[in-house]
Amino acid sequence: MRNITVLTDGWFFGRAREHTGEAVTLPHTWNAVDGQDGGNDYYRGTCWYRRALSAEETKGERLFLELGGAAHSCEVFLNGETLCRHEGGYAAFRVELTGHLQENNLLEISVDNSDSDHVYPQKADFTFYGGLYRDVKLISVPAEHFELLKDGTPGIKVTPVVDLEKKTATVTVETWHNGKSVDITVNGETKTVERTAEFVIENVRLWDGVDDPYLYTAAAKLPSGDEVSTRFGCRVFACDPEKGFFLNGRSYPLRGVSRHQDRKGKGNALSYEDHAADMAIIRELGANTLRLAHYQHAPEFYDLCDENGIVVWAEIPYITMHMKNGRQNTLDQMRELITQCYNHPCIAVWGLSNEITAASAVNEDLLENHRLLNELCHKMDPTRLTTMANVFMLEIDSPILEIPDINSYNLYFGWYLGELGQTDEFFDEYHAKYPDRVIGFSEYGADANPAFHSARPEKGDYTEEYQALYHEHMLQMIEARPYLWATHVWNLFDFAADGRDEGGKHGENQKGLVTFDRSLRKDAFWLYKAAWNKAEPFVHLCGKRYVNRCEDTTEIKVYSNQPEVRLYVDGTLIGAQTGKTVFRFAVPLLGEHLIRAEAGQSADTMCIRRVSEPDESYIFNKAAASVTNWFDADEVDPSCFSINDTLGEIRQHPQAGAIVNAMMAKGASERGDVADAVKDNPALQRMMGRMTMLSLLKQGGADEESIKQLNRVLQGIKK
Ligand code: GCB
Repeated sequence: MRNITVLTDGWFFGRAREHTGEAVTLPHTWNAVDGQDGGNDYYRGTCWYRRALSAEETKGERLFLELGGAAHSCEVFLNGETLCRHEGGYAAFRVELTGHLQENNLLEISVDNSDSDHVYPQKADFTFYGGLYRDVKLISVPAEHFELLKDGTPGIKVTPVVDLEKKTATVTVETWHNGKSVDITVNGETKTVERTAEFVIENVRLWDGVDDPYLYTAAAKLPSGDEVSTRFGCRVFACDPEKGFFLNGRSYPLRGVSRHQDRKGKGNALSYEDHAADMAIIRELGANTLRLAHYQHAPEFYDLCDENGIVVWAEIPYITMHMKNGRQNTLDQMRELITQCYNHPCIAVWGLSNEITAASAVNEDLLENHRLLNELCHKMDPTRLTTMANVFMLEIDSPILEIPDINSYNLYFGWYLGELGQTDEFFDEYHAKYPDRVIGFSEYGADANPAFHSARPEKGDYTEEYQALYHEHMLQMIEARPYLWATHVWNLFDFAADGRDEGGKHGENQKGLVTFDRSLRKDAFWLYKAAWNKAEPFVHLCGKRYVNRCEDTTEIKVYSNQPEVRLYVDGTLIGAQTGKTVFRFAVPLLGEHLIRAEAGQSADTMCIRRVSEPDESYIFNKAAASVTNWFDADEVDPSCFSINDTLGEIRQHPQAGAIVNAMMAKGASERGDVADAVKDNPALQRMMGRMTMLSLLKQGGADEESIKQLNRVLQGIKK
């Protein structure tokens, strides 16, 4: 018999070992508030958790403690004695208590999220919450039991190999234990073996993605009564450089989102209900894949993905900056991830790293680290592919791209830098140059604060409308390129990045399709739902929060998964359109109007109102907004250069080129390091060459006067 006790109550918490005074329940993080309020000043240090263990709790022949997640380094003490140290904040680990127990037992756990030169992550765009933020359990087992210590193993490993033609699966079940024999049961058949048994399932029911994620169970029992079991799924994943992803022999384009686990007010200390609520939103969206970024997620979340047929990209937090002392930690985190998650049918690929060349050179040490990770994945799991999420400025001929089985890029053209269409060009160039390589789109997104609105949305304005336009472009870009093996919106939810302060919020990355507290679906959410969710007919009016409009005629945009949309203004039908996903109507604005959209049986309504002055509360960046207004009104002579030309075009002309080069050199000398990185990066230079001068200037924060001045100078030069 195995007894599991979840240690939720009875904990005391504090910064000093002796003064652990505050009563807390687990899961717990100490950064739920200061990790989400901006300033990059959340507490990063050591904290202590203390709890007495009762005689009842410590019963049993062998007793183990399981920590589901201790962020980021941790030491366990029992009655003052150090039992173990663990580094890495996202994998589970266990320690044996047997032999160290006394009559009264005091458990003390120190957890540390301070800077480290070898534990990942250290540099990344999210809050590194500290705490015991997942379940802590006592596991008591008989003397004869399944292995519990090695890398947090479940003690049972299931490898199904499917023959699609014969409709069979050969299922190998391996077990680790200290007994002599084990009974292993799969699909009603039991075999008594030393450790490993093989089963053949005839007429196998496949784990078939969102359509039919069927799960089998493998159970193993020792004569002592100790028992483990795991669910598994029978499926075949494959990737083709031209046709993209295949599930069970049929084309199955992976289209979905990334998820960070944290929530407003809770940080990473989540309940099962929180995880289940996230999954319900993912199903509502109609996504069939998730990138579980940037670290190992909770076991119950991989379970939810198994149950819901969501194909998963799982990864370790080897991110942004390679640390020369961090190699072992990357290998440890990867070994734990694979050991603990191997049985989940949802997982298709192991991600080696994320944007690792963003703040590190591609040198031999970094390449070697990736080769070792790649080999580790293949050795531990020959059934799955490896991948990486590369930063946009990584040259496509970089040797690092040759290491993983398949690749992906994170591209933010149309948000941080560059224009929307550069994404299309990037993939076209890549695919033409490397037609035999599998490529995907691992991140893309734009921040939006649902308080901000504009009739003329543009990059950097943080409006809900720009985010929606951005994603309309990307959706089309993706639909036109079926070779992309997977695409993942960054991000499904807004999340905490305490170092951020932008778009009207402190400490939040607002690229989510849904707000941090999960309460509000931004318009872009409904765009993807219209494209992906075929099961639930709906119609959605965009711009519901954009009530006060200072326009003669306003655009009413509707997202729907239905083929026809009818629009009513104050009860009168003003138009019907057939089409796909996005429907646009021009509506004259006179006063206050009730807008109603209908599609099939579905309807949506909203109120909008004509106002004489723009509603200031809708504008985040007032200076940038005014630049757009004056510039559009100006007359520009197209036979001469202007700030509407791209940097590349201007640079080809000796006189105009010299002027902008001098201006940019001056700007660079004022900005120091960042500018140096730009200067020395050919990919970035090429990309900037494609941007208009106006967009570069606005991005660089140039003021209205210097923009006007440059335009006047350029207008004096004939093309
Ligand atoms: C990235 C990173 C991700 C960031 C994202 C952003 O490329 O991989 O961790 O949050 O960009 O929003 O800037």
